[in-house]
Amino acid sequence: MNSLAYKCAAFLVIALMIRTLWLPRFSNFRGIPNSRFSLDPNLDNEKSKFLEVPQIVWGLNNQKIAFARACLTARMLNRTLLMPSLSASLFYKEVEQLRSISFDKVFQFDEFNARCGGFVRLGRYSEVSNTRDVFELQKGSGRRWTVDKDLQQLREFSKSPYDEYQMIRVVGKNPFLWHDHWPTRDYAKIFECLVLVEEISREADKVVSKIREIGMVERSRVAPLQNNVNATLQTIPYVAVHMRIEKDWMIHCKKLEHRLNISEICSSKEEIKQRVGNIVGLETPIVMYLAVADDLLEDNSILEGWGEGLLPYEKKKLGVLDKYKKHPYLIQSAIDYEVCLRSNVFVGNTFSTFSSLIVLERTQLMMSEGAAQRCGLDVRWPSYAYNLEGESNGPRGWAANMSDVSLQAISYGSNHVSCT
Ligand SMILES: Nc1nc2c(ncn2[C@@H]2O[C@H](COP(=O)(O)OP(=O)(O)OP(=O)(O)O)[C@@H](O)[C@H]2O)c(=O)[nH]1
Ligand SMILES: [Mg+2]
Repeated sequence: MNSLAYKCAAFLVIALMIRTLWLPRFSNFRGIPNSRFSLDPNLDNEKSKFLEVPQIVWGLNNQKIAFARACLTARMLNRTLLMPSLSASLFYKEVEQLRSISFDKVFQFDEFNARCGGFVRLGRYSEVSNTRDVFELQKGSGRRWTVDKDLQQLREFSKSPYDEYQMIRVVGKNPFLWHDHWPTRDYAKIFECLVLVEEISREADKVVSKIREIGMVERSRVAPLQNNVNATLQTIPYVAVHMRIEKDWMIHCKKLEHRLNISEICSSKEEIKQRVGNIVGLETPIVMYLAVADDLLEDNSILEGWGEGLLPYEKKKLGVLDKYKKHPYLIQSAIDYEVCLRSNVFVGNTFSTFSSLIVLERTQLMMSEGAAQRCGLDVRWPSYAYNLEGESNGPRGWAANMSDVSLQAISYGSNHVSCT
């Protein structure tokens, strides 16, 4: 009897040991069934591994950067990124109030994979075959969660035993806003795969046409145009100025100047007007599209005091405010971004991700055309920074440094930009 009891106890101990060793594999799994997952017999995704990330937040361009980091994280873990949700609104302090919007309502899903295939891939939830094979990866936050710790964690999770799970679900507070482990070129590759859905790019087409039509009328007053109207409209140039002067930014930038001991972050509207007016060689009359926050549309002083021949318009004066107002903040920002991107001359602030990503994309466009020179009015897509002084008291010529080892300068802003 004694020996039987002994054997039973030993068996129990062994069983407990096996269970303990086996448990970590499932310890982080909440086991909540997710209705988004479904088993699709047509998809042979048994071998596919996925990464799920939380809703992406903040302004459009910070969201693009965070999205690119999520893609690069998935790449590092040899996984497909499950198409994430973006945020349509700006209430970034109250995350529960953030209205989510699916990635494919803003950017073309298939086009993303067609362009980025072989580098990173976006997947749909319907591709996940085993919804229970999940490991939750808790990302740290705060000052003690350093870049090194973050990188170390990613390296660890790209290996056994974590590489065996079908899905890794990243949890944590805005895990992709902060840590940066990749060179600018990797980010640039991903931005190249982000193509707006047609509905949004058509809205931008309309705004751009309106700007060029006004420019054409103004030009014809000075020198009558003889050619076919449609053929010439595309050739009417315009300047876009991203005036970052809204109240919340002006308060924040003063603090930033103090903290970083830099005096070239905040530019007043007067400084912007003066520097833009000093761009050497700008042919006038020319329409200047002012990309400004909505609360500035009531401030008529932004439309006054520009140099001779510089004709300022914002969305209200252009008569396109209704087109914008139909959409949530994220889409409005995407339209504005597109209008600035396509401008003949762009002027922005180096301490803005909105401006910086426009300059990065314009630099890529020039590189794809093999242009050796990237600044000055002779190049195809010139950009300037009004917060930095350039030649003849004008804004400084600005092109993205594609050999940067990180996206630091673009995501946090820098006063060390040039035309390299
Ligand atoms: N902060 C703020 N900016 C606004 C608002 N409306 C328009 N903007 C403009 O939109 C720009 C931000 O564009 P987003 O596309 O949201 O980019 P972001 O990711 O927030 O990038 P930042 O330019 O670094 O703020 C700002 O630089 C503002 O000039 C607003 O209500 N608040
Ligand atoms: Mg912002």
